[in-house]
Amino acid sequence: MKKFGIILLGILVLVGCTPQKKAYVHPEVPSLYYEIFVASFYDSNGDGVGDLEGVKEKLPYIQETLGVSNLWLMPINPSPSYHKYDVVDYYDIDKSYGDIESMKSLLSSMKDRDMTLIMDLVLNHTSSDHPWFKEAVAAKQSGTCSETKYCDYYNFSDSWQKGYNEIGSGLWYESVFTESMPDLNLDNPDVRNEIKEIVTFWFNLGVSGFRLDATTHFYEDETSKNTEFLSWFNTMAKEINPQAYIVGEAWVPNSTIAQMYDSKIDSFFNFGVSQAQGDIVKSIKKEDGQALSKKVADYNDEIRSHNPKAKDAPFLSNHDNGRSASYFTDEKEQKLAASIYLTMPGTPFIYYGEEIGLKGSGIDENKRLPMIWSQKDDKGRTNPPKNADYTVPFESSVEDQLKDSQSLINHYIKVIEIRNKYSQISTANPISLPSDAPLYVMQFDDIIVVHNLSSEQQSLTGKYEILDIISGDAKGQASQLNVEGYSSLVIKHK
Ligand SMILES: [Ca+2]
Ligand SMILES: [Ca+2]
Repeated sequence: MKKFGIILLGILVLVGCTPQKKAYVHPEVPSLYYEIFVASFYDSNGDGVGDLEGVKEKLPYIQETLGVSNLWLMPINPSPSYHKYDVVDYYDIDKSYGDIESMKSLLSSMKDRDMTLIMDLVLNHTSSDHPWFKEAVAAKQSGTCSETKYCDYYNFSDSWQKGYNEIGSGLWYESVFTESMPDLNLDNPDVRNEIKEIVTFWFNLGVSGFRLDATTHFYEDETSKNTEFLSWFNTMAKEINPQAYIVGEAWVPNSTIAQMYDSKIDSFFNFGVSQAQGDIVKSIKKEDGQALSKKVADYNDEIRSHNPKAKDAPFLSNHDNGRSASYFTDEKEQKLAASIYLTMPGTPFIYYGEEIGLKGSGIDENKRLPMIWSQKDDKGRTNPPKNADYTVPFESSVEDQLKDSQSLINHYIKVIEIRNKYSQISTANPISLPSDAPLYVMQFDDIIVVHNLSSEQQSLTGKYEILDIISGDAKGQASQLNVEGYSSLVIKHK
């Protein structure tokens, strides 16, 4: 009876401590990713183009220095363009980056380190140089489509339609992005079988998942058809590899992204919080974190109502956005933004170079400039993309910043260390806690992340123990916690 009483008391205590919402656990999904544009990252053979061997050489930097164990490589398949978002062969590696052997070697080194890699998979369109498209056009023009299956791989028309380009006279094909990127006919079961073979091939090689490009263009802005396709893709991929991680690019308002979580893919990038006009930057400029923390928690609730295992994928900038260092006026703001997105629920993505405040905006090439490893040593340094019209000032390298305890890179390292230390941030259901001050206060099970987005000291009512200070300072008092301006910390209830 006494024993029963103790157990009952224990249960009551446990129930009393548990946040109202059920804990959310999806531990098999990694907590942080690092996005790499291979051409601009590290050149291993001195030809001026970054390559897979270069990524392999920099694994210790990514994992041991930064503390990130998961990579997203932008497209690496053979392609005529510098960015490679128009594939000519889904089963090979672009020559400038290496070959299948260098990919196997990279994956093997990553496996030894317990690191994972997701590939960019471009399924909306191929390159117009892809053999499928060439054969389809030739058959269309010679009236021999009955002899090939490839005419049905794309969407042809006898007349102009929106999003179509003309090839030869009187033959039009869907090519929503540019004429060199013909859209695939994703309704065609043969095309879906091709996709299944491609996915199987890369899983067999050791790839852990995929970043799906341009998911809202699969069927131009038809959310329910895009969701259906993603659902098919997710089921297909996870039948082959149940541990696979799938993240989609849907560059649309968050309300539409939330609906696409019905597909049950793991993640979509959170465009609402990212970029110069996103909620993180706006909140920092307004010096108000409270509305942001509520928005973040509400969004996570919303996406999990569509997919209980949904993992939000926040980021600050990516290869399509101006670099965050180009729109923040000072390093204090850059550090605060890093503290915020790297302690958000889900799986944050760091774009290479954000950790050193790499700059670049305007044309796309400027957003994909060479990583700056060292000022005096040009080993591994890549050439910028050909048409870039902005030159990176080689003034703030990884090497120099690592020596400076106050640098941006050391701030990134600190925040990442804290994220890795508290796995609750990746697995718990986030709860935004109200405060009297404009503070960002987010509870993850037993811990609370606090950011003061203002320059002034702010107070949080209650009794707290400080677990870790990410930046700035804070002092606990009898009934409140005083948080200095621009401070970020992890606390718990006393
Ligand atoms: Ca190279
Ligand atoms: Ca399409």
